[in-house]
Amino acid sequence: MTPIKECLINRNTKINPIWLMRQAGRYLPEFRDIRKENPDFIKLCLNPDLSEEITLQPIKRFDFDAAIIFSDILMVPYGMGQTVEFKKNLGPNLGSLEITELQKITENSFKKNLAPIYKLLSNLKDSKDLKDKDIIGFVGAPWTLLVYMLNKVSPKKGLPSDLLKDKIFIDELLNLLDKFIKIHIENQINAGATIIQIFDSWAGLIKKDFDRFLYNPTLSLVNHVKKLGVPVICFPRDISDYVQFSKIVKPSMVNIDYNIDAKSLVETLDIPIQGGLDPKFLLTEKETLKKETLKYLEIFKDHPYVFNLGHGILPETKVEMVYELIQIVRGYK
Ligand code: 1CP
Repeated sequence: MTPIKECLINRNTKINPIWLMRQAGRYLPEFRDIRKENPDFIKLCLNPDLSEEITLQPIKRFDFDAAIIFSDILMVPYGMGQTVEFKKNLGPNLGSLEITELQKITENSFKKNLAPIYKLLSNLKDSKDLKDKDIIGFVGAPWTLLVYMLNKVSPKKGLPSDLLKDKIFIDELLNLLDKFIKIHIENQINAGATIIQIFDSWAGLIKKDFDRFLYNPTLSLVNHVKKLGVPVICFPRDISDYVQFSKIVKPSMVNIDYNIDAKSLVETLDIPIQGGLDPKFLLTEKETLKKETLKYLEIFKDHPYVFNLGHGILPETKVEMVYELIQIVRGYK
């Protein structure tokens, strides 16, 4: 059994497997070298040879316990026919959205648009570098994808107040997202993903209608993954009530963000937990990093816990600090 499954399924509290959100990416010089030669990010995600190489870069360097495929949550809107571009230093930029156009997309054309991702997974399945490691496939949660598809750019500067005003349109879009995200999950599992993580990076922006935007859509995906026999990790970033979320949605494991009081959570939450450390601590000194990392290891010492961050690793992180972090986690007894 892989270390993460040992923790997740057997609830072994003696090991703390480790991988990092966004581990395959911009903080790695070897990724930046490839990126320089490949200015079109979507094309890079659809190049199975290069995306395999990028997926394996952090594994070769750090021997993490899981690989997460090099891809993006916005590949689902792309597969549904919305244009997606990444402009330098501006982040994602999505094209116009016509519900009548989206309704014409068939399962077959969606699958064809994303076929290189499934090819990447089947290549990884045979990789000797991933023996005894999990291969994490992923999707964005319906809410987070809805936000990008409607807002067209990152919601980090906030959302317009009328974004959700057309109720019929929004519900139809949520329906389509449920359908295509499930297809994407199923195809990833069939191609070799051994765990699925659902990123709801903007869940913290939901202020009302939690059933409609958070609980119901996520529960629907979680049940789908469970039916396919694979563990599912949820990351509803910045929500206020992880206990309520876990009770309703029942993921195999929940990834916490860095604003959560881990100590009080561990007393009330029975399911395996992942993550928590603020990625900014990787930008400080080794002493501070050690102190903050040990806090999480101590809090979760009698709880099934997979070490990870409270959000993605920052591009300005020094590789040396990642080695340090791994040494602290693996050296903890
Ligand atoms: O190891 C890995 O995690 C790499 C694979 C990966 C994953 C899991 C990438 C590559 N993106 C993602 C998930 C993802 N993408 C999320 C959820 C996780 C999170 O909250 O961080 C989100 C919100 C996105 C959307 C996205 N794609 C952003 C964020 C924009 C915003 O709103 O602030 C960005 C910058 C991207 C592009 C992207 N995706 C991945 C990489 C390496 C990059 C950078 C591309 C580049 O400019 O070089």
